[in-house]
Amino acid sequence: MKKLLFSTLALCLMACCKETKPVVNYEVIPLPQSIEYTEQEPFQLDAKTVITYPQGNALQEKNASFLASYIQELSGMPIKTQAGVTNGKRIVLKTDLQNANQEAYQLTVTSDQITIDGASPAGVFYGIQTLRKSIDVTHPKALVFPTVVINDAPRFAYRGMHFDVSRHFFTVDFIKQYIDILALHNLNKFHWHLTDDQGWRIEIKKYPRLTEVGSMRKETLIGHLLKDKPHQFDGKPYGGFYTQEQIKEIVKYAQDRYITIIPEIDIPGHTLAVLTAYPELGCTGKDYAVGTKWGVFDDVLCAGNEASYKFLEDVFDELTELFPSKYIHIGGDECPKTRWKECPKCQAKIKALGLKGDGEHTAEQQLQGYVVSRIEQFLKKKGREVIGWDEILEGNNISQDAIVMSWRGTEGGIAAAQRHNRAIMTPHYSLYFDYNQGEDPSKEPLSIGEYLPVKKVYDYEPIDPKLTPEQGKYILGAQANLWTEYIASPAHA
Ligand code: TNX
Repeated sequence: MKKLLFSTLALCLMACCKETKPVVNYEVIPLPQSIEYTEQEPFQLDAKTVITYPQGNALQEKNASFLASYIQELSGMPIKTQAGVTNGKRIVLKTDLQNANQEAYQLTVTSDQITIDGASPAGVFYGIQTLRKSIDVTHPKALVFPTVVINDAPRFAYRGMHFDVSRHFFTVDFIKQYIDILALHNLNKFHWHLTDDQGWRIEIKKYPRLTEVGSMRKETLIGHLLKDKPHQFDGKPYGGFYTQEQIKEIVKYAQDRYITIIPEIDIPGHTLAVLTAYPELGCTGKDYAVGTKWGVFDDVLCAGNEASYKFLEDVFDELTELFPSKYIHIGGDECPKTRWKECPKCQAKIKALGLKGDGEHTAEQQLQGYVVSRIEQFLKKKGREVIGWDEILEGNNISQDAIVMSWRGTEGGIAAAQRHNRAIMTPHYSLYFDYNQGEDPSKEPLSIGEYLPVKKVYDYEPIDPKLTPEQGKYILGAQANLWTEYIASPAHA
């Protein structure tokens, strides 16, 4: 990842020196695996250039029009796309590349032709992104491409970015823009955090109160949760949610860009919005209100009430109809056990299940493992796999198929890989984009607080040296997270 930083520096240097030729620079982010220049006259892209794709191939046709639209956006030049072969100046899209990595591509530039050959249409799409990024936005009209052979393939199958739309809500249009930014960076997973204490954001037909009641909060905290006390609120009702039609539209939009959306319904903690809508699903059954400030709340879904499981199964039934993703995120983070310890129903459940705690783990922690496993089994029957935040390791009783998202550091991911569970690395101190980017907090916007410079992000190595090569295979990849307690607008996001 260090190489990336140098390439960024190189780009800056080129810009500073006002170098004019060639301004196309293949050292983009992420940096391709190999870039080999060849000694020929460069390829000059002009209005006569035609993008061709194999006849009758709808995906490649879409790829061709993406490329045409990027070139138009950057240079203002309309470029034709065409099925089949053509003579003259052309950009050829094809999928003849033999590579076990289906996301691999080869980008070849000769004097009269650019070829993007992918191991699959997704590979071609990444080649298109590399070509697009190689155009210097400060000289968008100088479309002179040095001749080159680029071979590239992603190291990890899971390349994710997360977005929290509960703490603050973002429009369909902005979600599409966000997805565009993911595509630009060759990311292929969008982890969509759709529910939390401060708002439920997805229409569920069987439970209309989730959005009627659970998507609205009375008001929002002003200032910082820990630093600005006593707490003050803005007095303005706040809400928003996505209809199922909008969700389908966004899923399709992402799919077109080779991005899988992994929806997250965060349970059993972070569920104040659910309890406000359906108080009978909480341990105490009353006095809930959708969160108006941030943090972790004691009121969580009652794990002793069968109605909670029925509720979850119904919700996940509708969710899986909307999201084709193999992976479904079920949260599992920050679930205090305060209520469960006092709740007769939860205690009865613990007894019925014979959970006794094992010295290291309390019976309530094991109950959390039970909730996770039960939902996991339910989703498994539908052919889906679960991802959970690293707290799902808590009761030491999750199944071998659960995927651990390591956020409190790398320990959860390491422990998961060591016990042969798959893991996704998203340690907060390296990959939380809601943290400060600059060192001087007085110059930073209001944020959750820690200092996380870009360099630290680039330097992050997902496979910890503690893991053996065999264990390393359980690391599916990495993801950055954008939590939005203090991020209220698209511009800030
Ligand atoms: C911890 S990361 C949380 C979120 C917060 C975030 C703020 C995780 C699984 N839980 O609820 O928004 O920190 O950085």
